[in-house]
Amino acid sequence: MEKLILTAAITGSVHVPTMSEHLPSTPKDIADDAVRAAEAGAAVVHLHARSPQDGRPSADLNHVREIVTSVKKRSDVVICITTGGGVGMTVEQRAAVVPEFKPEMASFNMGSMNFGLFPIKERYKEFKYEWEPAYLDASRDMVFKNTFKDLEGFCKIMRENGTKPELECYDVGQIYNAAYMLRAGHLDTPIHMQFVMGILGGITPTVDNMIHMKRVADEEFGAGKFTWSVIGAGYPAEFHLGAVATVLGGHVRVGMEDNLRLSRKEKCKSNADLVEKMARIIQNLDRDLATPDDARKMLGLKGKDKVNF
Ligand code: KMH
Ligand code: ZN
Repeated sequence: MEKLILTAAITGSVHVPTMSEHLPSTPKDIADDAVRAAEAGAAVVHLHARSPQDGRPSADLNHVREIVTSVKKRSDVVICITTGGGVGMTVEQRAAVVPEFKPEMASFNMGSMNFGLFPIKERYKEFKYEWEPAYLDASRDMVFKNTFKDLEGFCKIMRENGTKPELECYDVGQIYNAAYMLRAGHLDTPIHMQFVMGILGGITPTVDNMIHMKRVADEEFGAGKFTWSVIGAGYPAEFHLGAVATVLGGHVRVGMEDNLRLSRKEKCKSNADLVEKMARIIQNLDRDLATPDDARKMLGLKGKDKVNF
């Protein structure tokens, strides 16, 4: 089997600061944690920004710039910037990072859907910041908008800026959306997919479901003709699905964007904790970890010197 690309998703926009005192929230903390995750074995870091004042998910390009320039200066890791953003951000705000930074990779969400974070609110009586309960509640009436027109727009800017899209598929139907976009000439081969499993509004994170998603992708794109990775949102899905994907020849994403727990008894203290644990599982299953440069070759990325930051 080829080497395994381990991605670390550092902070995201799903979790709120109340959930973990270790969730990196300032641009400096996000960048520091990304560098440590790379040192622990991640070949790719998936990055969102948060406001340094209160940890709220941020679409401010200055916050993103602070993070990506700091990571690039200190690490060779592949930087994948989100275009998924967070609750309340417009498609235009989410897409702006691509022409601005021309990253090697960016996430590309493959369909409109419900994206329910509101059950998290019920788990807490008090919140660290005032914005958190309202933010979680807003997801009750939010459509995560990625219409076909939006998908065409994302394809266009990624192509124009030499950014490799990572196709985030939260359910089987979104794999068919990706296949349509490829047939219609909007995407280039080879494609790289991320099966995102465990979001309320998407598919549940079971092994059966992951194998079904892989089977559908094989049928649509041809077995061995695309690369794929898995996110199991939550614990233990992150590690269980990661282990099965390792055996099946896939790639794996872990990180505090998707899961805050290191074991049944213990929360993680950093992204590096999660990366180290997953790296051990991968190596025990006899897959070698890809370096950032291996990942660049395997994914056909343009190179770190061709970004705009
Ligand atoms: N937060 C994950 C469930 C994105 O940033 O574009 C999905 C994600 C999407 O990472
Ligand atoms: Zn993300």
